[in-house]
Amino acid sequence: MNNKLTKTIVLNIFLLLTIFNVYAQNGHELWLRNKSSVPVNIVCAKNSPTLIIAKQELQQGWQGQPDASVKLSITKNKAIKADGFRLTQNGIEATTDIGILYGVYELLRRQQTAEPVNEEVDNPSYERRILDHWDNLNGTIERGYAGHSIFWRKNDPFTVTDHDKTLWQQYARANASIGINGSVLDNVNASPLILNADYLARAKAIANVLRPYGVRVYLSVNFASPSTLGGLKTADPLDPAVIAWWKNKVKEIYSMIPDFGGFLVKASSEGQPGPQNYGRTHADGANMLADALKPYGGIVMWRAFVYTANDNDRAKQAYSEFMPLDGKFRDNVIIQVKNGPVDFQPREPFSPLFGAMKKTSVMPEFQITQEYLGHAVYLVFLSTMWEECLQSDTYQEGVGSTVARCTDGSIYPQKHTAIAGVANIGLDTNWCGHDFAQANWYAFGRLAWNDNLRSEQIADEWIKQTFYPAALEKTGSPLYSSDWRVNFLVPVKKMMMESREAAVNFMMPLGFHHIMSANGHYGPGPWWGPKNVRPDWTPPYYHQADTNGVGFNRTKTGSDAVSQYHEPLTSMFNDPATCPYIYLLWFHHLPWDYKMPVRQGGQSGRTLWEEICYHYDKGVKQVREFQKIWDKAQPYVDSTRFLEVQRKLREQCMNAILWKDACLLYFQQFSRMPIPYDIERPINNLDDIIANEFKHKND
Ligand code: GCV
Repeated sequence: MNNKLTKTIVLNIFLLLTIFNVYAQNGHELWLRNKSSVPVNIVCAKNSPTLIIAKQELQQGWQGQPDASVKLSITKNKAIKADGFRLTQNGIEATTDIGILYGVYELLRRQQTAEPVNEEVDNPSYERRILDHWDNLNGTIERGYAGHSIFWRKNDPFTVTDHDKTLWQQYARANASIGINGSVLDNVNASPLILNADYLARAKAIANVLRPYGVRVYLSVNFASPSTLGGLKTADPLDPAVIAWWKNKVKEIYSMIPDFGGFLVKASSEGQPGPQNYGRTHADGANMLADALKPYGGIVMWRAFVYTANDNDRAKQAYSEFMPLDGKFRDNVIIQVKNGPVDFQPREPFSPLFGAMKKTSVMPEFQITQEYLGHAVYLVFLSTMWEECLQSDTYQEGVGSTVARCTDGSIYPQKHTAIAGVANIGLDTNWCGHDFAQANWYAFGRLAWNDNLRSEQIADEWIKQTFYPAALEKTGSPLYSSDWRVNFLVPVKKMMMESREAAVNFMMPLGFHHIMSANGHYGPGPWWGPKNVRPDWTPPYYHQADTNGVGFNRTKTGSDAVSQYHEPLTSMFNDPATCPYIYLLWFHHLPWDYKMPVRQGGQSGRTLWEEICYHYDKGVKQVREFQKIWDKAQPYVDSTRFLEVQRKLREQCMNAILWKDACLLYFQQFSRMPIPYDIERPINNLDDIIANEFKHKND
């Protein structure tokens, strides 16, 4: 080979490597990969830690006209709320510094995603947009799949290192870039120790780093703290000594963290202490804490995730317990309600508490960490699930009383509005375990800012910011070349948009719920029901399969959970002919040969059993399709992220097949009907699956 030819080959390889950006990307930069050297002039009359960040971000990320002037102005404008802003053709207006910073991130996002700048006021839907970290003080994370806590650790727990501060700053920046303005630093299964001086000092150090980014800290507290930590004889919320203890504790916290957000409380739930231990109500407990926080502007987020082992349908219990208390809570208490009535299942109807509590502030709680959706293994874009919940019509104040509008202050005059997501963040280099799980952190923030956003837009933004190869921009290619759009953006977005439905299909289609393994809530386990375990923790309680049929009868002839919904939902859910098929087995116990109505998506002539089989099969096929989409995307992704996602999709596919085989073979014992012959035969034996279920630890 002559020298010239060798040189040309080497140069071409180099160019290809540059263009396809195949050098390592470890995912740590999240969606904030944009670095630009286009100069910009920033005009800003004021200075503050937050405004310094705003200016830096503009300087580092500006992609508009070179040398353009951008004016950042703090103005008085009643239309702009505290965190809101208005983008103009030559700058950003806001009433607060943090409003300016949010405006900067929005402007940069628009430049990077090639979206136009509209001169409209942009205010957040919710006042408080919060991440709940289920982080234990020893550094482990309950239902965390991305390594240990970024806040707490077992060894040398109270030294604050530079590395800690850098990580907290990066975390705060990521949150601010999507509008998240609160972090609950510790697990709702709270240790009383969080309130001792050492842990409070560390919380203060965290708060100091988060503050310039507009992120306030909150703490989960253990209701029994006055006795367990404070040495009092009781934690009865009406006891004067207990009231005084909390008042002093709150005073101490505010002396350290002046902008402290407030408390999150899991009380009288799953073994946690609560006011009921002392014969008091949830309102007594929440109001006592609210009174202590009130002088400082703090709030109480009191969780409605309560259920006890009785013969009442678990899906009904939160509503039954909280509805009689409507109107009895202080205005700085917000009842925090999980999206569905049971527990973050792949699909649930919305909790009937949304919209029903008309005289109490209510906030939605979503789960970003994928406890029931394949941990950090499955690629599941959760935005579609949250959108489904937020856009569900409760009908409580007429047509259009969506969950979003019932909680964001549009319908009820809530003093405070809030939304929470259980974080999926840990010490893993890419923060979330799975590169695509970052999209769920991103989506939560975007929906918390605007509860009317559509998932497709969110996916579009996230892909552009996370995967667009910086190298292409540098080589002067037009922004989002049609090749990149057609061969990467469009198929990857399609995969994300279908991913949650695919998971529902291969795990719990047609209204099935809570049929996962007790081993970390990961794989299938519809058979699991040891005698010594309370029934409402076992799958058979939820699927109720026998030779006569399958599903939980929550109609008026059953537990009557349907009556907790407003008409026309009660009637619609009550009748299998009108109940949306996605909730069919949630509300109905039906015979295996029940003929699926055509309007529900079943093909004419299909029985319920056949429909179940086809849904499981479809879920597996969807994941197979995702593998192809991702393999074809290889030229557009750096090798590290490509290989990692490819490996995880393989694992997801194996697990999808396991789910399908396990559920079809298990339920077939009751249906006694054949698996339709055009469906791939199971490749796993049920007895082997059951025998292997607990072989690996899945927490
Ligand atoms: C933090 C489910 C989870 C628990 C979690 C609980 C809750 O039961 O499995 O790990 O506890 O929900 O939301 O409080």
